[in-house]
Amino acid sequence: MTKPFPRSPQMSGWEAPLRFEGDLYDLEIEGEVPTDLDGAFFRVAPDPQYPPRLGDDIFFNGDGSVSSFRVKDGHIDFKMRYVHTPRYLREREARRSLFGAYRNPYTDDPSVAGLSRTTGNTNVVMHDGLLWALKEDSLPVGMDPETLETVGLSDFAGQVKSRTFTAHPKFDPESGDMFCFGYAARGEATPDVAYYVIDPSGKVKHEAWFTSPYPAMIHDMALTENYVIFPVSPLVSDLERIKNGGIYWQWDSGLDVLFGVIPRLGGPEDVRWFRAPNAFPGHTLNAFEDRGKIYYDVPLADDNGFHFFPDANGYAPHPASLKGAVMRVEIDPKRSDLRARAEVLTPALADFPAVDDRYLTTAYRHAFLTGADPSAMPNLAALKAMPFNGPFNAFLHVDAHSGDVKKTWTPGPMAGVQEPVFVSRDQSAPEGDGYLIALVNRYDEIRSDLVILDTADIAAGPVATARLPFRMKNALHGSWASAEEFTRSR
Ligand code: V55
Ligand code: FE
Repeated sequence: MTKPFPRSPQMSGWEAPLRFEGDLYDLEIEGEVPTDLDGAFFRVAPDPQYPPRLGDDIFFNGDGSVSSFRVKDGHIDFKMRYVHTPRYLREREARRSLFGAYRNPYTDDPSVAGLSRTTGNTNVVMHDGLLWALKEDSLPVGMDPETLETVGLSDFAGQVKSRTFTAHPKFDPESGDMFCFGYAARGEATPDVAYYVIDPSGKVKHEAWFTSPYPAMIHDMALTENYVIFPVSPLVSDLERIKNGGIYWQWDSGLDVLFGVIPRLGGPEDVRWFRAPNAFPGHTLNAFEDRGKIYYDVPLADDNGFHFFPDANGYAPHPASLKGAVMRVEIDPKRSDLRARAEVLTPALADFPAVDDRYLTTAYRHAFLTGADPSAMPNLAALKAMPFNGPFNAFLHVDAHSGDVKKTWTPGPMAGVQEPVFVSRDQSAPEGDGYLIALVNRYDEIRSDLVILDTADIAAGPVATARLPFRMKNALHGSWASAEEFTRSR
């Protein structure tokens, strides 16, 4: 027997737990699924298996629930499975929550001391033949990309000594090398960062350990031809606070945002920390170099985007009130004052970007993001809950040269959108020519659509819409893998 979940804003309405695993063969489709698409769209959403041990919980602490949309010959087959983490399995056996607050092992049932706390709820990416479920507080969990069966937690055969691993690794389009890191690498609230380069067969080619100026969230990263960038958010951890049962992250409006820069094969002595005024960084669009300077495209908001991680006074702004823009951050690696300059690229607060992965690390032209269309904003108050990406209700196609929003598509007046993935039409297609695949939340129908847009003109609306008969909670992130990539045996 499972007791009811709390009816709190982060656990009800659109974000109420779904808790099921299952398959839906041959989705109902309006329009035509392009027959040149052969692969799978993977995504992961937090979805707590049991009611929270401490009465309520935040969205970020839910168990990872992975879905795959297998697209082939104009058909789409759907699958949804939990990441069967050690934590998921132990709680399933106990039929209740044993783990407590987000990243706070001091609030756990003593019976699970020392067990991995990962939920694998933040991103799913293919590497070395496996689908990896990622959560930045832990090591990755491998899954079979065809069956979504969990293979298990991995430290890459003992090569990765970091206790943590980012949810946003970057892949060099030429070598397939995975550039990745863990922060809090020696344990919760430590300032240690462990940086790795892992080749396509899972071998660690490079490793460097260094410390961040303060123990803060490093959620994403960026890769250029010669450098790796680590954006440090002004969200700070403190071991004493955690031991006292306090919240893991605290927003500090007095801190700069930092950009750690290291050459791809650099050591700890090569790391330099560039600064820009206080801001809340979103997700990496892309980064590249031009005439010795590094350009890093990333959304920056004027205040804390995580209302569940307030400042020392308990204050956090309502997410819909945030202002900001997609910025182009200029870092001159030779600059001695270590200042980074940020200029507006696109004057819209947008996030969850997708770019053409073949152009990662180089100058590029096409970016696709989720943004806000005020003319069709759903009445969020009427939903009686705060969907995680509440203010985002449109897809934007941005020209990354001029910053102009070339095209937008808004699915309607009572809709929300989730992170899109970009799929090129074929390997020889020009940059940005292909498809955008994403989930749309139909708040009025309490149901989701999977949409496929042609990037030649996203404003024309979907070329195909798979009508799901149920609601898909908001995901954090996902990725596309071609059939060739995920049916290859390891
Ligand atoms: C993020 C999400 C997380 C997390 C840390 O979106 C940062 C940022 C879903 O979990 O643990
Ligand atoms: Fe993220």
